[in-house]
Amino acid sequence: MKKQWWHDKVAYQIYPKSFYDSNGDGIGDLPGIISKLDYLKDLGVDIIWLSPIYKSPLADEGYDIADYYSIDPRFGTMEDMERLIQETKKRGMYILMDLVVNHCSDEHEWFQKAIQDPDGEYGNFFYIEDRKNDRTPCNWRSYFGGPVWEPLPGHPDKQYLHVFHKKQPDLNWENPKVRQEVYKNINWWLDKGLGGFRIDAIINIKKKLPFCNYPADREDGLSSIDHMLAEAKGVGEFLGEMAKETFHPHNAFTVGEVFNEKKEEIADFIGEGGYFSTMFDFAETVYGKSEKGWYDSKPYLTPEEYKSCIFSAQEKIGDIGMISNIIENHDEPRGVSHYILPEDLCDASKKLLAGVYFMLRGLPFIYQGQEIGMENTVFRSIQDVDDVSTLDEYRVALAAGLSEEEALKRVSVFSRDNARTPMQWNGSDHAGFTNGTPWLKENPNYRRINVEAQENDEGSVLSFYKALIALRKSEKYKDTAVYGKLVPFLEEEKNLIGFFREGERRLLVLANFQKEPREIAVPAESAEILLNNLDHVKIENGIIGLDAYQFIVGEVR
Ligand code: ISL
Ligand code: CA
Repeated sequence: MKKQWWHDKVAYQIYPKSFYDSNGDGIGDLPGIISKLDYLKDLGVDIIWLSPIYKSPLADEGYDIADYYSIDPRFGTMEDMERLIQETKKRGMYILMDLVVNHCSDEHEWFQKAIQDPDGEYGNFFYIEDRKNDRTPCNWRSYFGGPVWEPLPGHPDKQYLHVFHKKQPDLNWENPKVRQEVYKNINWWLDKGLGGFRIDAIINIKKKLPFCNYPADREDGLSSIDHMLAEAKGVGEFLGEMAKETFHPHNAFTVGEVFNEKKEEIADFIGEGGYFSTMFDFAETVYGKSEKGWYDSKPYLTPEEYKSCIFSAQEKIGDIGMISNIIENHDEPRGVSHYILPEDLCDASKKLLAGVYFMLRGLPFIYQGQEIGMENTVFRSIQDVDDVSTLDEYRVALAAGLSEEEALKRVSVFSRDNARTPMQWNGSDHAGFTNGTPWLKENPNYRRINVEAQENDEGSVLSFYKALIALRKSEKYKDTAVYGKLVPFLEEEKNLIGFFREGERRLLVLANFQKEPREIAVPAESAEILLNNLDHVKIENGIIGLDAYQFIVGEVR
């Protein structure tokens, strides 16, 4: 594999609205982020991905963009953004913005012009179809519920397509003018000194045309978009063109949000000269999700399920490219609340999970608050929920016959709001996130779980993340941690996640993902422990004794 500048980096996702509020309006902002750059530098972060901060009505919290060339005043100004880019550069860090181009906001000028004149130039920027007798061109279900077709405002005889919220009309990528507008915008931002982009929901840009129905998969008579996506051919032509016109000439770093990729497509996506630098592994993210909805999905993964997901993803990717690894993001529950069974949740198991995913081959992304072990929050009632997706899943659960209480309980564990509660900086009111009233209620556990409480504690989750990052960056082990081949070890052993990383050196990663201690015979003459989530470890005659939730990385010879 050809080495790239970003391979040995550590990335961090900021959800700006919930990171740090500098002016007391309850909404996190760019000056707030700037004031925390030293914290991120000290943690060891190199690449920062910002969820959208563009001008937006925030119907989907910024993933509905009304102007790709301006910053929403709630987040700050263009000067703030330029300052953020400069300040990160000064510290040797890079900024990624979110590229949301499957759709824009219905408040974007293009859509407003399309409403004025659906048959004119901007009508063709979207998918607008005639509407007679309330018939829709296809029966796809939008990701946030209900049909993907919505009457075009002011034109009862017309309708437009939105695979997400109705305030997110899909852009018509078949129209070369749309693609040129998108490329122009990307280049404009890259010229400003951006490191690159995280690329949102990108698989959706290619529709299977002409529109057609698929077999209904729920009582609503609609069909999941997955069926259409499985048949849509040719997304690569768009992506290749975009890369050639924008990312490649700028040598930009890009990470794609790609679901449902087929093995034979991986090389095109992230192989040498691929559309993107890297893409996320979502094998474990999608595991256990039911076609019926969240209410029917698996709330937790067992250690065995988690292990099989990560190993199969590693095997699938092999040496084709460098994948990006996560345990959570702004769309998912907190990783420690999803990949650790509730009865196993403690600081040791949080560090274990961190250690396992960090030591996989790939670029590690940390989501804000993950580094202090932030957990899912509690919702006392559906009124506590902000997220459009959770509200939809709640309706789906009720429609399936669940009681209000049961429906809330089932969707709570998946709610995107779990990840969106304010960052917990300290134990003072509102977790030190704001002097005002936070836009979303903080997790009540902030007095216990916060940055300040962990910063000077060597045994904290935060300190363990720092140790993981330091190992990944150490001169001695860097090459192996980044490029070493992953070879599973004792894969059949229940609740044990073990693997070697084999490169210049040979590292052994062992995670005893259970309460019961166990002993492991190590196939090596000697082992030097480099990382340990507990303050002790037993090694005798080639046998390592692992305590409850113990995680170690050792160099073996
Ligand atoms: O396809 C999915 C899972 O198989 C969906 O989860 C979908 O691809 C995903 O939700 C896309 O998410 C991104 O785009 C959305 C936005 O709401 C999310 O926050 C963003 O991460 C629309 O822009
Ligand atoms: Ca603010």
